[in-house]
Amino acid sequence: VPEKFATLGLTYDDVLLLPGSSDMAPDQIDTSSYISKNVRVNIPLLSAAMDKVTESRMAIAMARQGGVGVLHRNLSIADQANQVDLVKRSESGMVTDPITVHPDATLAEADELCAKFRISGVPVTDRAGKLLGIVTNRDMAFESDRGRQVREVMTPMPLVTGKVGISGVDAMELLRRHKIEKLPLVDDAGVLKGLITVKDFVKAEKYPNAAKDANGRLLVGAAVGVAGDAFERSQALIEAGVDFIVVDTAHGHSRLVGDMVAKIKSNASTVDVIGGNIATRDGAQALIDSGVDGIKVGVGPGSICTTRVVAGIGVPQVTAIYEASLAAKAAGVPVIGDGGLQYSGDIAKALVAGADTVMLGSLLAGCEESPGELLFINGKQFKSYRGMGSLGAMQSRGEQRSFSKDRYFQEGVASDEKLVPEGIEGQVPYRGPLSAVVHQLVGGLRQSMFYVGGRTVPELQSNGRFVRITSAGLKESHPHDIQMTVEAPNYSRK
Ligand code: RVP
Repeated sequence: VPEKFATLGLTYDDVLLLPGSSDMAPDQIDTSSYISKNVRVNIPLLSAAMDKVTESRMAIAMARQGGVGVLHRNLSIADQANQVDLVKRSESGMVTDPITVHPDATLAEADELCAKFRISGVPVTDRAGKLLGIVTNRDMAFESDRGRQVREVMTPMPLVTGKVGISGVDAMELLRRHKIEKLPLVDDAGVLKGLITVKDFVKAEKYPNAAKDANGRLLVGAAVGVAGDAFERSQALIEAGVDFIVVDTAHGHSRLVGDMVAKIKSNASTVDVIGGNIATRDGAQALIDSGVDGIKVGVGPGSICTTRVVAGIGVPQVTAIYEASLAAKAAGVPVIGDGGLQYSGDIAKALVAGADTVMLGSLLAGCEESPGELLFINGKQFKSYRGMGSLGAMQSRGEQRSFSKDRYFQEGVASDEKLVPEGIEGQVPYRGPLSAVVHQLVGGLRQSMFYVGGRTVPELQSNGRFVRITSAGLKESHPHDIQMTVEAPNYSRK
């Protein structure tokens, strides 16, 4: 039983990593890690499940870089499931369940499909799934009558097709030999079973580090809550092909969260279920006992979070991660350090404290791929960012219902005026494309691994040691006694 004033809580700015003996070349460094028992990423970064951070566009960009996005849940079940679908279809070795169109559909309808899924052509199938032809931009481009039926303009069978199970090399060879962009895969009965496209091969070369599932599709996670139709939401997301579900609340050490984890787990053996957030060893243990595959740690560290001042609750993040990892490591459950990271150096600190990956909000909210428009203020560029417990995120607007109230266990609050926010709304500097931001973050992490002497994330975790610093030490850490005249891509004074 902890004493009343048991622990001294430390956070990122309270510690530094000790340089250790290092005998590796930088190109030997391996940044891969696990976000949950069965989901592996190539860089240990997740984008936060927040409505100003992760929708399908950010999730696609994160997975291409080797990390993963967690789709926020402040939208309808159908919309969130649709976003999972967009990510899973975005790039893959093979699309196992391709979008198809019926021969009786109009060109206008085919256009709509292509625009929605950003594809340039669609296989045409009958109701039984038999491949009848393919309709591509080239077939449609010169047709002024958009009311015409697909069957009239499609390129009909026989088409060049491949057999299910064809190798990537053989598929590429067929595409090349016949100068075609799409190779439908069919079974012996001629039923469409998959689709391979040139675009996917090109992307695979462009994003060699992408985080993918067993079928070569990009990884994606999605958040659910505990109230109302949260369970139905989880089932719709699983149906859409999500790789892991995060039962995402501000207080994961509560029975509702444990129950929801157990319920989802018992209904779906194929996806991992992550629970959170907690900030103590006991909280981690409670989630482990409910059967989680991953634990998300962080109560109050978020840049937009006011839980620590509104409720007086929280644990400084380095201590929270360390405490949670004591329970998690023993159970073989990976830990996500969620919130509070300001600089790339904080990633390695989180990992050494015991996290396996980290989740980022403010560091990614300013990216090109985050939801929301660019804002111009006094000649500078910003993007808006807000807590999911802010009034703006919890309020319903017109027809638009808010689904994020239950993250703060306030779903029963009678009217929006009665909500007690635990977050704020604001803006962060625009940072350009995610790839550039991730390059700096992972570049910083690789330097940390080199300095500590850890070739892999597990080695970094076991070799890393902290020194505690004072406010004088922190002052010394930052640039000092100089007026900065040039912005560095990975440093700005807060
Ligand atoms: P940060 O990266 O410091 O911006 O923190 C992001 C994290 O903050 C999220 O992943 C989430 O756990 C937490 N959060 C989100 N909304 C709020 C809030 O309104 N209090 N907190």
